[in-house]
Amino acid sequence: MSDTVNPAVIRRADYAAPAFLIDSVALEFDLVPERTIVKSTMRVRRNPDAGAAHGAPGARLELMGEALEFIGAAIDGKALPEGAVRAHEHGLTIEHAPDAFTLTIESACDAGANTTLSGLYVSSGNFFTQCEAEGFRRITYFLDRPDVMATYTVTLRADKAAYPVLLSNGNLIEEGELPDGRHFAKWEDPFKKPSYLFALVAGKLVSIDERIRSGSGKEKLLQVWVEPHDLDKTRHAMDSLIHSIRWDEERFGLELDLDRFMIVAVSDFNMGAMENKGLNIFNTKYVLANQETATDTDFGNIEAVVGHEYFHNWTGNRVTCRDWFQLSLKEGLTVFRDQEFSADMQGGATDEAARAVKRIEDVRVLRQMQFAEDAGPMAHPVRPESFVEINNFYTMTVYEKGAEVVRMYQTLFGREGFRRGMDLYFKRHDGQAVTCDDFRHAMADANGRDLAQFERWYSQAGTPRISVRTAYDAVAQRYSVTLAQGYGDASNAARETQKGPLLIPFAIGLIGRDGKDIALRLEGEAEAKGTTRVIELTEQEQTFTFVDVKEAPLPSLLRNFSAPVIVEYDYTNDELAFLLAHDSDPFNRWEAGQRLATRELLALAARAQAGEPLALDDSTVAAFSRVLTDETLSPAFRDLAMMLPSESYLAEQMAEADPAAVHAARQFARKRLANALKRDWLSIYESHATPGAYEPSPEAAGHRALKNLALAYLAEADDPADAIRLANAQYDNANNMTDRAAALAALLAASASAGTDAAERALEDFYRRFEQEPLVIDKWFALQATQRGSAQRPVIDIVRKLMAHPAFTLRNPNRARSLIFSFCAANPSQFHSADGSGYAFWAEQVVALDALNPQVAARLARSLELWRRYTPALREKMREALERVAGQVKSRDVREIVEKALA
Ligand code: B3K
Ligand code: ZN
Repeated sequence: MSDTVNPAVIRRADYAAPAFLIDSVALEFDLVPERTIVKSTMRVRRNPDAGAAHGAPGARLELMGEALEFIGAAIDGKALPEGAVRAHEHGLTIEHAPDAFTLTIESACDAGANTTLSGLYVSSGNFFTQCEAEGFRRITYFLDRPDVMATYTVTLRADKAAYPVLLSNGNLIEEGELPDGRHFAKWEDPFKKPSYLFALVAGKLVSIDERIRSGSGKEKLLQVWVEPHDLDKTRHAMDSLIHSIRWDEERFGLELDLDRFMIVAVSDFNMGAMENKGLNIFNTKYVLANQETATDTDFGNIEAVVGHEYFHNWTGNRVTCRDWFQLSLKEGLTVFRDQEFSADMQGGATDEAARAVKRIEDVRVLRQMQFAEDAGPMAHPVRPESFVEINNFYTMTVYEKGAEVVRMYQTLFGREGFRRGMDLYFKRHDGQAVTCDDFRHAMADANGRDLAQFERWYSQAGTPRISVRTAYDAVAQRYSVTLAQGYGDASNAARETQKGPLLIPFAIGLIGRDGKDIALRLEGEAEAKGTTRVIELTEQEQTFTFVDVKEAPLPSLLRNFSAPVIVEYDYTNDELAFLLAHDSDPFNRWEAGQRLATRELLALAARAQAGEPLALDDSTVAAFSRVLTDETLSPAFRDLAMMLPSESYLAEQMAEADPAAVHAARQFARKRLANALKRDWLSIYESHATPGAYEPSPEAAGHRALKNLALAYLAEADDPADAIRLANAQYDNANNMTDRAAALAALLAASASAGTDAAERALEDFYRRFEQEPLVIDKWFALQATQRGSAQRPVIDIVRKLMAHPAFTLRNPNRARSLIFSFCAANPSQFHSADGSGYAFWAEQVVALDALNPQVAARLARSLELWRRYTPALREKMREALERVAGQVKSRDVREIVEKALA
């Protein structure tokens, strides 16, 4: 194939409309694991809007295809002779295609041997598909690009005993018996869609069903399909689906457009879930839950992911992406929608403190993961300019930073303004494949604003830094705030994209000595308006002056994290303690504690590096003690406030990351807080028990979270005897997985600090008790992979031993993630062990996974991408491991990651 058809690097600037369009497709499947025959009949026509180069008469039609066996093709019923059609590694070339015609293609694929979990594959004996981004071409030859939208009719034929259930997108229009014990089902999707939204499922599955009426009164059938033994774990997913449908009607006026909406769970799946039209396919992890097997976090994640996939029905499916560079058009927007959904479910529209809990959790993820991505070789804008493998760009930047970009429209225009923009977006683009610019223009036009500058949020990579200076003039009673924006020392990948200042909505409040908010009046305004103002920073540097300020205030900056930026301001420790105690903005209350903790922990890490003794100020301990015991705050908030910044976040803040020093510092601080506040922890442990029947409500979950945090801290105390006693009792008596898993984690921590084997009994019991529950066994692996190790008992030894456990397999992504990813990405001090043993293990596993499943291998490969930011000794060992992998891997997926890391 020529490089122009399959270039190594795909660039946004090279986008060209397709030369041909496919208006409708009828697919017929004869499902057999080793050789499934697919017959596709398409209505094809030349695209009137294609560029001249493509539209020339006699142009050839290039269809994409991968890992397919070509059987035959016909145009308007006439078989194509040899020479007129050519099958090759990347697809099918048809010479001299007419202007409009019916194209029939027959091909075969081997689903049974497909370990990539992209295209058609078999899992536990059942058939599933995954097409986004480019898996449809592994099922049949097609114009597998999102700007080619067609209507689909799908006929599935299979052995009835082995595959009693046959599902595809849309509505079931016919089913019946066939000779030889076979049967068929015919599905029709009335909506045009891109090929990445196609799906089929066939096998032995059962469903729970609900019938509901949508807002306009139409009856809808909702189903959650699972393997028979999992039927008792579907209620929460179904409830989450019903809540999602109601929420989208209420908040955005968007109704379910199909008569039937299905969710199917599969245990072998590369990511969380997939929004195929009317037939969402989910990783079992985001469907199955009951109190015995799932934690409160799992319940929350399921609600969020069910919501996310459902919300895609409008943001992604009805309006889709023109090309994959626009991925954030659907992902950033849909993450924003699922975040708002979860916040509304927790706190309603108005309970700001409860909503803040969700906001804090989301910002933690963004800062920990997306900021790190932005600092490394994979840094890219929310709308990337180029890629080698699109699957590598389902990133924190596209998803989470993309969601922050969408959130900023709402921060600028308010909920009503944002809704106006959404309404206009659907009015203009329903049924189309569009771009991020189209969304921005809808927001701008609906709100009468010029948002040209805002485009930079889509085109510039790197995390913006805002440095803040303040000045108070007591005589004039003026307080000025100067904001200056830049990117600091961004990575090369990011720097190349940076062109100019951003439009940054910056929410600010001023706090008086009494701890209360001051009414805000900006210079030039007739009167004060509110106590939080969103000021708009548009230049490199700008000063905003508040008047009538009677005393020197304390600024509360970037309230509710109004933009995805780093704020630099020299608060004193006392000021941070004051904000932690008084800020009316719950997000910034939490933020003050995090700033204080980060500063202290980094100082401790520096001392650990220098071999100096470690010490933590009484005043810092006291500031945390006050939050912990403040009964006016919700338990969920206190849990988050007492959670120290993660080791990886802290390491990221150092000039040269030193995981061992960070670990020593953080452990020291945890121990200090454990010992100093022991009486508080014990009383919190008692007072936040949730006796009686298990309830998954946010309130009950908050109590459990705080109680289990207390247990975790107690396990760090010099004498962990109390913790071991309480954890053993909690383990035995737990009526839910949250408590049982937390007890096991506490026992593992206590045995590490006390050098005992306090966890052995519970570990064994846990395995035996849940042997039949794969998702729980994943937790069993993950808890062991993330445990604290010691020189005598390095975790790498435990992990290697577990790799040989009969329950371990590399083929199941959840299992691989539970052991390998947990160790490589969530246990930094053990993974970055000075002897390089973690890196050697990483290299082995990346190479092994690459041969089975490149997408999963590429994710794992990313755990070394920040190697240049580490201390010299580690850096050298990481580079060696990366080079070893670069020399062995075959897939485009992993190559892109390691080559960018080494470049
Ligand atoms: N759209 C899918 C992700 C597909 C990933 C392909 N590698 C799930 C989601 O974001 O909803
Ligand atoms: Zn999504």
